[in-house]
Amino acid sequence: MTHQNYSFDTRSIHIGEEPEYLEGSNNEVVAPIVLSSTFARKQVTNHGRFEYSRTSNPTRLALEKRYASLEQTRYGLGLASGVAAETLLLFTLIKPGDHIIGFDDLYGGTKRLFNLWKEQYDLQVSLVDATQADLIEKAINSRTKLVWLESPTNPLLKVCDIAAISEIAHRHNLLVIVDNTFLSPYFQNPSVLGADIVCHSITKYIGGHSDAIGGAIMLNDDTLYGKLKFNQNALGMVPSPFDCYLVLRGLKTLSLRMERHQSNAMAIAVYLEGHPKVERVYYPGLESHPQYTLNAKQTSGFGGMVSFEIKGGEKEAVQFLESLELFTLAESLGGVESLIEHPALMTHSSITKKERELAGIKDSLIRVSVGVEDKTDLINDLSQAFEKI
Ligand code: P1T
Repeated sequence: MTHQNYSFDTRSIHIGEEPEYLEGSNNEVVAPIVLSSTFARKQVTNHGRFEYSRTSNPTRLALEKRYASLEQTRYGLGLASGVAAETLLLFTLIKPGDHIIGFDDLYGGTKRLFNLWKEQYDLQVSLVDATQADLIEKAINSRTKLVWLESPTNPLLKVCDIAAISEIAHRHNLLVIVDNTFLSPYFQNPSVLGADIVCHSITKYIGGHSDAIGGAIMLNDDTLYGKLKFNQNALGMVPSPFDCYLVLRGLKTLSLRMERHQSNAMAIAVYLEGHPKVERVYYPGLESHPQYTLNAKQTSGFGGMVSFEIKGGEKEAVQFLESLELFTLAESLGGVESLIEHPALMTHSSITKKERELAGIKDSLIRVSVGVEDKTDLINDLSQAFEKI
């Protein structure tokens, strides 16, 4: 029996963990955490299904099957972190002197990685406002290799037309990579919209409990999958079996969690939009969001991330953040607990102030990862913190 044809909710529980398909199965209902770093063989020149856990591992393989199934791709790769997934992609796809086009509002760590590649390998990077698909076409030159997108972006929740950009890119023989961390495969499948490669920080919604760092790459192309798999083994960017187990476990509630993240986020976005101390709210589920209609067209939801500008500047933002009692002041996102942070001083401090200003990240900007707690408790906490400023 295979569960591949079932709906998303069913696949997120079963794929990779069907007892009869587990490697060395004793009909376990839960994939065992296989800690062995190496696997015995009978013949010197022949190994069995597994050889060495950097190359492949049964717990990781169960997870990789699920990744592919949830993003509706042929292949999935599990990596040690979201940044490890990005590093593997750059290493595999980029030659010195190549040019890439990125959304101007990407995660700060992704831009930092691009900056490293600029220094080490003369990578040329054009960051453009991909909400206007024609700006992507204008940025293409003879050295361009790929387009790198997030939708919605981190932290300004800008949305781009993945299908339109993929069509433009493919006309010019470019690859399209979409970092789908913010919506998770529950709300959006970029490969179905035309993207060639999907990547994730598993650390976020897919793991869902702020207890495992991980990354993933999902794709359909056989040759590219072979290269990525070879390079991953050569470079050693693998997750531990225990982290793979935590993610397999976390994924079983992805759909339940995403629905609750979203309904709480919508309530908070509406509350913030009506608050006199708030300048502007960024949430793709609000009709005031500039790409509200586009987002609704290409996704089945808006997610659990909300950003807003507080009236005033850094001083008011810091005072507000340090007055919260239930929200945890911390980097990261996508866990069951609500987190809040100041992008300019925290997640996006690794890029220069000039780069932040170009992207529109102000010192008054606050980013909220809305958890699955009771929404009234969350709104009451925000209210008491607003009163302190
Ligand atoms: O932290 P890591 O698992 O390596 O993932 C990096 C990453 C990649 N892509 C996106 C969209 C991300 O948001 C991240 C990590 N982001 C945070 C830690 C943060 O607080 O925004």
